[in-house]
Amino acid sequence: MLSTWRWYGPHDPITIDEVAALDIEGVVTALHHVPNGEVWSRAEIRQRKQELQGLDWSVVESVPVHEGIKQHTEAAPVLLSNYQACLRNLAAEGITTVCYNFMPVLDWTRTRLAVPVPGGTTVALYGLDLVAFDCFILARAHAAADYPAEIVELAADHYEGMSAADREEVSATMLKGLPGSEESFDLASFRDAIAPYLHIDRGTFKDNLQRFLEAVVPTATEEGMKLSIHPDDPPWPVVGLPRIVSTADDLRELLAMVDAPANGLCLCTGSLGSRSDNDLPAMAREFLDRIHFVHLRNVRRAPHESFAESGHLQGDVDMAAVVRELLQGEGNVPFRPDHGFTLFGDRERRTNPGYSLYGRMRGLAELQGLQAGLRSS
Ligand code: DNO
Ligand code: MN
Repeated sequence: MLSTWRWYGPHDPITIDEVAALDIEGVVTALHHVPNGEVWSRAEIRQRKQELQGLDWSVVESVPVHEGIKQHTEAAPVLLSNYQACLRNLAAEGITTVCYNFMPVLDWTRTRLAVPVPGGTTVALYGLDLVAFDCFILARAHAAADYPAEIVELAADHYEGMSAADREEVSATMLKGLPGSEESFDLASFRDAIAPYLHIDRGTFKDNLQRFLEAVVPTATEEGMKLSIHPDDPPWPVVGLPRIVSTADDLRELLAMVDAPANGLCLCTGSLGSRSDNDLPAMAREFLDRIHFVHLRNVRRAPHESFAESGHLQGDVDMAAVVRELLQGEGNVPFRPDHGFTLFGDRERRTNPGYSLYGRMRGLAELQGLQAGLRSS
């Protein structure tokens, strides 16, 4: 597998010289400054290539999918043709693997960013935090109906026990947008943003995904590109929003929507692994030839749909078993250590949540060691 490292561009607190000193073969980056929905020009793409100072741009993460496409509004045709133009421009500059996600409104979501665990600060999602946020902070109209009554009761107690600072932390973490997500909200604008989904159920949302794939997979195929969808993180509905890329059944359905090699997956072991009914080694085996990009990360699951990110080799996902499956693949699939602990000087440096230097470096080294061991055994 090809070792890669996510770099957020010139504003990343980790410099490209530091990235170059890591034992990696390519960089994962995106034009975060271009507004969502606009075409990435060849000049802008070239500029980023120059900023990489000779390192290979292995994967684009992400070309974001605009809400107008996800909701299939009247702006969708223009937005889809912009997406196609963006793919063509990337291909023209020699960049052919593109990651994206199809999560409504929110990208990856956590309720706490700095939960101390042995080994380093980490990020966590607490189920009861999330239900408390939904029912009592956001006070979404239909929230209580979405959860079992006993969970709402537990969340009410949990909410009572939260300090003002806890409530503020959960609210801010949910709304401000974690690195890589291109939006951030306050409570009022978030209510507005999720309102259209009152009328978009799972089925309609899947139709919208299919329309997107029907528009972009042929372009990707023509240009010799590989698209890889990042699964939902976490892989279940959040604040009543539909999530449709969460399970093996979802992935099977998605691959069949447009059955072409260019329509592929980003296997994110941490996202999918937050659900105990997702068997990650089995998924790696089943979807092997359509996995174009891999995020290796681990989680420890806890009751009430809670989890905390854990050391790359120390969690509920059997990382060795997953990597063993992935090593059976034909191509040299790019992987990156997805998130890492906050270690040593990472806090002072103010690295992006999850995107530390030392913590991620440790993950990278562990994952490379694991691969070397598996290859030689
Ligand atoms: C989660 C991640 C996220 C990712 C964002 C944007 O598993 O890989 O950190 O960066 O969804 O792509
Ligand atoms: Mn991921």
